Amino acid sequence: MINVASELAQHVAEGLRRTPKTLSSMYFYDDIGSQLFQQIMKLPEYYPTRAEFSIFREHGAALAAALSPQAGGAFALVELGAGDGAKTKLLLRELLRAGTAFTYAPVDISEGAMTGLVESLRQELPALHVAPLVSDYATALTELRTRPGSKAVLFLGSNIGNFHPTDRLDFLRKLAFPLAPADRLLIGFDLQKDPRRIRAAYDDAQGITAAFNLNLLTRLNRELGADFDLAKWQHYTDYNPLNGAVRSYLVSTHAQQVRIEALDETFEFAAWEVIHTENSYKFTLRQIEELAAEAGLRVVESFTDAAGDFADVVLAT
Ligand code: AVI
Repeated sequence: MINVASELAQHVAEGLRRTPKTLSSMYFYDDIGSQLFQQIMKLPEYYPTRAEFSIFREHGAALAAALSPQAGGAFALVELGAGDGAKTKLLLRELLRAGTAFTYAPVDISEGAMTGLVESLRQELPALHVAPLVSDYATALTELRTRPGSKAVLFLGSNIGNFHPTDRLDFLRKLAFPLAPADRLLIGFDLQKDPRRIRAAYDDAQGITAAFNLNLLTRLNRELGADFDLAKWQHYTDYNPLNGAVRSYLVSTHAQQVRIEALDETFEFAAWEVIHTENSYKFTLRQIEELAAEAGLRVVESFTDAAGDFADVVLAT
């Protein structure tokens, strides 16, 4: 029996009754979506992961020093949206090497991704103390408020780019709220660059990003008893250099009806009507400083890769 009151069902009902229709990219990350995202990060067109990796490789020791607590006592490195933790492992190694006593608290919405991460950490860094949490960001923010001791919070991979601007500011304010003056926040921002490179990163030649976007419909078929015919949907993406937004859509290639059993509702789609599924904003260093100030934060230090594609920014209240 399908749970009609589920959060996903509620979200889909609201999103598909709206004009234009919209679904949140937060729901991309079921176990298949998380695996597809792992493949995206290795694609030749998808530069952000490699760029951020090179920052962690080049500046690992400086990043560890910038995030380490000034005084002793309990210290946690909390990572929101940890995924496979590949970049973070470089930082974890630096902290362990420096003799810092800390707990690594990865948070991820995907149970499969978390199980893989915890297992790999147990094998690669057996001395590390790990306290994983499978949850969404909202639950993680609540947990942060009650966590004792000093902390550094990581929000890498340009996940910040997936927020709508008003939600982004709200999220940053909520992140800043539980931070003591000595606590630190490290956020990865994808920077504005050649628009063609940005667009290609979201429309790769192998079609993995298309599969990632379309997997959302497969998820609705499976979890909500929907009957989306995937042969009648296409992935489409564009980049607007005026506001730095990549927007991704699912395009209905035919006039069609889709029944969603869990909602006991049928939705009409016109030919070429779209469902907006994702925003991926790109930033300038100046915008990052302005955004930080609006959220009650200040930039302590910025690290960029040699090509200037990506920035990891250390923030404090
Ligand atoms: C997770 N997030 C930062 C990715 C991005 O670049 O916006 C998700 C993604 N969507 C399509 N490709 C990658």
